Amino acid sequence: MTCPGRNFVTLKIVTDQGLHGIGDATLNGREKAVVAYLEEHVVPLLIGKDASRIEDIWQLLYRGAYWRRGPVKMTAIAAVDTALWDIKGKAAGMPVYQLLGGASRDGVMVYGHANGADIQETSDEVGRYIEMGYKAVRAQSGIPGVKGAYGVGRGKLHYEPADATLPAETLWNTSTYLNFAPKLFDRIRNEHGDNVELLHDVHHRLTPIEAGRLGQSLEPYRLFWMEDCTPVENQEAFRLVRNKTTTPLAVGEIFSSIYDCKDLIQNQLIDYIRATVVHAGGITHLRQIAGLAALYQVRTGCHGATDLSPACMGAALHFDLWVPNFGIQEYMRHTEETDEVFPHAYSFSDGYLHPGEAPGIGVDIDEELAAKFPYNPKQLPIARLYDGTMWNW
Ligand code: CS2
Ligand code: MG
Repeated sequence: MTCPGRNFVTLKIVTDQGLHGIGDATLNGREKAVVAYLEEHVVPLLIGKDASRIEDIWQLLYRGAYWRRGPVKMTAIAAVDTALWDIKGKAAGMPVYQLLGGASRDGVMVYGHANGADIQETSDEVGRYIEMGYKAVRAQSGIPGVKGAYGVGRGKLHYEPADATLPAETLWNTSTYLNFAPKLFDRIRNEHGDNVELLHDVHHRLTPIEAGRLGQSLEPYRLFWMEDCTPVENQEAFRLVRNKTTTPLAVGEIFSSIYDCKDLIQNQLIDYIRATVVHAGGITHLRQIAGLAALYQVRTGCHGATDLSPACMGAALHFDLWVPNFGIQEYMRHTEETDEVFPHAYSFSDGYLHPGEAPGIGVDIDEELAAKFPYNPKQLPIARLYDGTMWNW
């Protein structure tokens, strides 16, 4: 565990041939649950195993656990899986994207995060991202009358929601938000024109019918996607949203397995699947999700917030460069300290990331430096309605 600006859990696997691989095991705000699962229940099973048998080890950890799935276990499995792909790449002398089948594109289109206290500040931030070369930008704004709207940080490039030892309380008002959101995107389209892809994250706040209304009201601004418009425990709820709007729908950053999204995909209720390496069982499982999605023209849009470490980002970029049905990759820049603790081969240029040509995932951990940033417990905020009722953050 290390905290170079925020907490990360990293698993390192070492082989008797002298190779090592790393994998991200970070579950934001629940870090120690994954550490305990790894230490108590996973690491003892790995000692002495053949590191080349990625699939068999995945099955051992998944089927062999009896208590299947769930974010803690799937994150632990993902860490092992990523580290083993890293080792296989190093053993072969190839970057992981080559092992998967080679590049399907020259670079991975990413979207950055523009956020501001109000409409003008957010629109100005969108402009700043366009100047940095981004082809796609997610826009989130403070909302007058809503205390602590999602996505608006104190910092700009390094917005971090998990910033308190006990969950910070934010407030939510759906009517105010529904009236506000079209005004935000009207200003952004007017000021920045049609040549930028715009995205927006609703962060699970609306009921299905409210999500349908929002999608309709944003249609004139041609969003690339509207994300997590309603909680997804009930996958069927998306049929209602779908029937109301042509705004593309993205879901899945909190999914840990193919079973969380199979109905959404098979019924063509979403356009983008946001599951990523660290929370969805690693490269081995994510490629099954993408394979199912490809049958239904659902494209990938991997989660890439800063609570996913560079080890996840590196692995995701190899996956993105290869996956036939790629859509977009989220890219929230890490702090300089984080980048130093995790030296990496991936690089950003003109709106695209490339994983680089280093063997494996192309990301390592500087353990000496990591030790200088001790674990610092933090939790994500919670949200309440103005009458005190608990809501979805
Ligand atoms: C978000 C995340 O990136 C996103 O789309 O929804 O910021 C999310 O809130 C965090 O990853 C939670 O840990
Ligand atoms: Mg999100």
